[in-house]
Amino acid sequence: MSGARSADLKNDLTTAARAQGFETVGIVRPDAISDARGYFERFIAEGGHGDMAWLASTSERRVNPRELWPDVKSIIMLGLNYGPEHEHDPLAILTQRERGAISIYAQGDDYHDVIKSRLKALARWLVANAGGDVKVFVDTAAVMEKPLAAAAGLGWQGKHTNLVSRQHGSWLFLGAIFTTLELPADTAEVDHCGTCRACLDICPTNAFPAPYRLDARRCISYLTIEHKGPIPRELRAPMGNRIYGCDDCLAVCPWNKFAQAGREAKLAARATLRAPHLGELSRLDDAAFRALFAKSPVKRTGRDRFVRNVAIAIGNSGEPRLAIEAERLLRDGSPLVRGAAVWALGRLDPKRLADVAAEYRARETDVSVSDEWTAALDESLKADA
Ligand code: B12
Ligand code: SF4
Ligand code: SF4
Repeated sequence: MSGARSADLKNDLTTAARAQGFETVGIVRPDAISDARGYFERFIAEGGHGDMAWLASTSERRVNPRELWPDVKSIIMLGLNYGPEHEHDPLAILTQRERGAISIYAQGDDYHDVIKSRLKALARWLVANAGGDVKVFVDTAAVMEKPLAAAAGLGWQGKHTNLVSRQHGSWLFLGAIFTTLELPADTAEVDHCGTCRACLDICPTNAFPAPYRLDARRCISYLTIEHKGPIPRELRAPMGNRIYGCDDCLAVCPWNKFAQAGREAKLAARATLRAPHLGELSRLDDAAFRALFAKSPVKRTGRDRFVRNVAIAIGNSGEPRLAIEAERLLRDGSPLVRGAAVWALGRLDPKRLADVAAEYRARETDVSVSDEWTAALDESLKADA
């Protein structure tokens, strides 16, 4: 393709991307993220991925996009802004202890579905106008979207490891179109974090061993969404009322002051998910969970993991009226929920926990829940001493 033709195509591509709702677009060569290999391998070697075995098992494809698709010549990286409205402070919910905090990205429809259909439409446009073969990806494939987006000039990976843009701050979803076309590559963005460390300092669970490095095992986003077992005891209190994801490190980034509110109506917060009541969420059965979270990313956890998170938030609420909900969850069919309920009731009303222990503890068949009983009763004895 001649220089003039490819420059025209790039302009038209940007216009077509904007028409699909993407605020920012850049092009990168598949071999542009060679630095990511060492960092990624260290992350896996240190176990930072926790139980996300799918990250480790696909590492070669992640660090080298040609392993994923040998024919790829250029990668078009796209960013879609999902910034909250300016009057809506994403951290304000954290003080409403009877309510659950669902992170901003998960309060509307599932972005995977919304973005995938936009990527497909844009890819069809590209094939119709320039030919070539294409594949589209958002989040779930073995693609390192952040380093690719940084190399394509969309922004830089901030100290919280997410992509930050000078124009859109930290609230950008990323997506990729792989193409067999040779398109002119953009230049990488440089790091504008400077001496700032606001995201590192606000993290409630100290999940950053160093700037630019995350230990996912300590991250509330990982714990509430990806982690399948009981939440480690020492991380339960710092979770507060965060029941699905966490926005703290994104929300404090000073570059958000340039961000506009997201324009995509499907991603806008549903009224029911802005500040749901913990008591109501704790009463969701499978069918009610699926109905409430239809088309929402929250459905990913399934009901039991979600109610486990709700039980932890109840334990952190300091609200005696919620003790009755924790007590009801002691009878739940899921050991994951029962274990979290033991902890929650122990925090809210240790005396009541001791009173009902004879009834529930004796008939408990799950080892991890029995361990929760031992730990919670030990703690309440220590508190009495
Ligand atoms: C696994 C994953 C997670 C995991 C791990 C997160 C992580 N930071 O790795 C968990 C479940 C914790 C998670 C949480 C979140 N996620 Co997530 N996640 C992913 C996923 C699927 C893969 C990311 C990955 O490859 N991680 C592996 C690590 C090693 O890669 P990395 O973060 O790029 O690490 C780099 C740095 O550590 C750097 N580095 C390391 N050491 C050093 C040292 C120096 C000196 C330097 C300069 C750099 C450096 O190099 C590494 C390689 O580039 C991507 C989608 C995708 N396919 O890319 C979404 C993705 C990253 N997630 C996303 C989002 C929105 C989130 C949350 C904000 C959701 C929420 N509100 O709860 C949080 C943010 C938490 C955080 N602080 O990162 C978006 C981020 C968009 C953006 N603007 O960046 C993505 C891109 C999905 C999407 N398509 O939009 N996520
Ligand atoms: S998402 Fe929350 S817990 Fe995870 S690193 Fe950011 S501030 Fe820490
Ligand atoms: S909060 Fe500060 S250090 Fe963190 S990503 Fe934003 S600018 Fe960088």
